[in-house]
Amino acid sequence: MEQTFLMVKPDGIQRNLTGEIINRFERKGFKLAGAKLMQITDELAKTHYGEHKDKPFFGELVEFITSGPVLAMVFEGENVILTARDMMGKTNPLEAAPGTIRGDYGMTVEKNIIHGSDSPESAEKEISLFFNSSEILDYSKQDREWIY
Ligand code: IDP
Repeated sequence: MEQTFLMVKPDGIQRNLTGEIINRFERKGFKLAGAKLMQITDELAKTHYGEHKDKPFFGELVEFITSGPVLAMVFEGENVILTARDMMGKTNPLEAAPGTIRGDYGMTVEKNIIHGSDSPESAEKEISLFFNSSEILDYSKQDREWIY
């Protein structure tokens, strides 16, 4: 089953949106396969956001993502990568549709609450960057036959 990497950013934690965010993905039908509250190091932030290293906002992005705890998560399910991106909404919350996480709770692109992998390649890379294989749990849930 497909897996994606999702992360509640420091603003989401500070604004008490953690439970709400987990709730949305769980209620959709996705299964939580891994989760940990963590303080991202400067090195991890720079690797994670490596594709943006030449952008003018890179410094601020690294500073922000390391400014407080984040909740790193692996969610699993049919087409979870693209569906989770749709549920997050556009990068700029002002352009994100109502009903999406960023559309409902965000105001600025710098503080847009959540990160989610945008492709199978980035999901694989990001999951292995944030989690050891022993931290991703393979277990069955009884709701599966009611979801699929
Ligand atoms: P994504 O998070 O929707 O995948 P990306 O383009 O990969 O968006 O950008 C990564 C993060 O960098 C965004 O979530 C946002 O917080 C930040 N970011 C993107 N564009 C800008 C910008 O123009 N100014 C400041 N921060 C930005």
